Amino acid sequence: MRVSEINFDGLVGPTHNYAGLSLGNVASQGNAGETSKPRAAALEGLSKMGQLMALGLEQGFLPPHHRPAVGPLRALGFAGTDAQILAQAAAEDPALLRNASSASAMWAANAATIIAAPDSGDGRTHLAVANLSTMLHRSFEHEETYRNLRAIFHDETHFAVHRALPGGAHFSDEGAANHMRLAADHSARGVNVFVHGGEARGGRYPERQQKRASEAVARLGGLKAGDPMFVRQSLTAVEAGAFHNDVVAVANERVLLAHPDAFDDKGLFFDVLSARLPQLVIAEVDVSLEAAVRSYLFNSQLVTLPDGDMALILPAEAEAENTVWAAVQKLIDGPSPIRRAVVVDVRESMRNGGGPACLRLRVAVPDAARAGLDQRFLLNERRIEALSVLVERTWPEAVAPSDLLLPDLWRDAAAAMDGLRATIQGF
Ligand code: SUG
Repeated sequence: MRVSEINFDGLVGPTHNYAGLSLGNVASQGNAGETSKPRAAALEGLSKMGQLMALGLEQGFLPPHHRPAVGPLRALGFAGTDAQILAQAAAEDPALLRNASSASAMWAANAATIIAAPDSGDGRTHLAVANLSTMLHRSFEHEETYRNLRAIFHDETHFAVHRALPGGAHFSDEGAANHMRLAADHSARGVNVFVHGGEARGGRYPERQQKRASEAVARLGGLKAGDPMFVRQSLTAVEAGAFHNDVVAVANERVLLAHPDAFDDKGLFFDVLSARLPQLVIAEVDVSLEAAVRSYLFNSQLVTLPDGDMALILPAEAEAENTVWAAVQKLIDGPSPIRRAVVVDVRESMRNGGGPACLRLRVAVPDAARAGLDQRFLLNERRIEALSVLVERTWPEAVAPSDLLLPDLWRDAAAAMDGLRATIQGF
């Protein structure tokens, strides 16, 4: 079967804001209380999608979620019309309302884990929705994610979309951000590497991916015992602010690019992986962990271009960090297949700890499964333009955390989402 990769980027939602909700995420905490720019953020994201398309890559998008999330507030006992529920929550539990207002679904790498068709055993592509149960604001995402993914990947002969894992924080799962598929190429059978946190390691930050959750996702995806690899993230990396594996490592086809301190038991991991995938190329880039977390070098997208070379899609912050940029030049001049560096500006997302790789869910799609996708979520220039016009017209220009408690913003956000629905219907 011939398989190619489609990146689905999360479109930044109209309530994008800096509420400082993610303990252990250095940028989210550092920018808490600042005023965000949702319109600029969404346009940055669309422009990144356009840059990838200009490289000859296929690009899709996932819609933002409806925020504030009234459903969870209703389930938590607030009653009445939507407006009444939000007003009551604003008055009685403003911290809860801020959590229910996050546009965090933009970080599509946390939406689900993808088990590719050549690996899954039943020939289907499996999408296991992440429960994101460690962080309150992110735990509100999985139901809408499930509905969206079911609608987009609707053909059950080709796609299996699994509901988020039950079990709350005992099975905390953060999706593709902690999963790497290594394979000779996208069409070949791959090695699925699941990176997880530790239990009771005494660190100051939450470890957001439980090993048992990864094991459950591997089972749901049809991987047989002995197939998947489970690798523990190093505590040093977590303590430096690597709240997901994709802050310190990225893989594409036969290449693994990682910080030297990304994993525990690295020697064993690399030995086993090399034995299972003889074509494996490991590129370690030795910059300080602080510089890696600040610049999000490893949160680059690593993609295969139509001519077979690989490109790193880096955030502008990586170009601004001297030691990091020097290391990138060295990498590109070196023996790995990575030949190009493409810089994107996703500054608004970066300030919440979300780089280029966080913003996309990559799905390896077999040729035969393409028709089973809702084509309206695949982008072309006309659609990017239509989405950009909509964002220019209806996304709020600026949002301060105090605005989250005001009916004006709730109305504006709802109107923007209505506009989005109409725009997608017209595609
Ligand atoms: O879960 N930030 C996100 C960033 C997710 C990045 N994703 C990956 N690494 N794949 C998070 O910490 C900040 C929200 C706030 O503070 O308002 C936030 O949720």
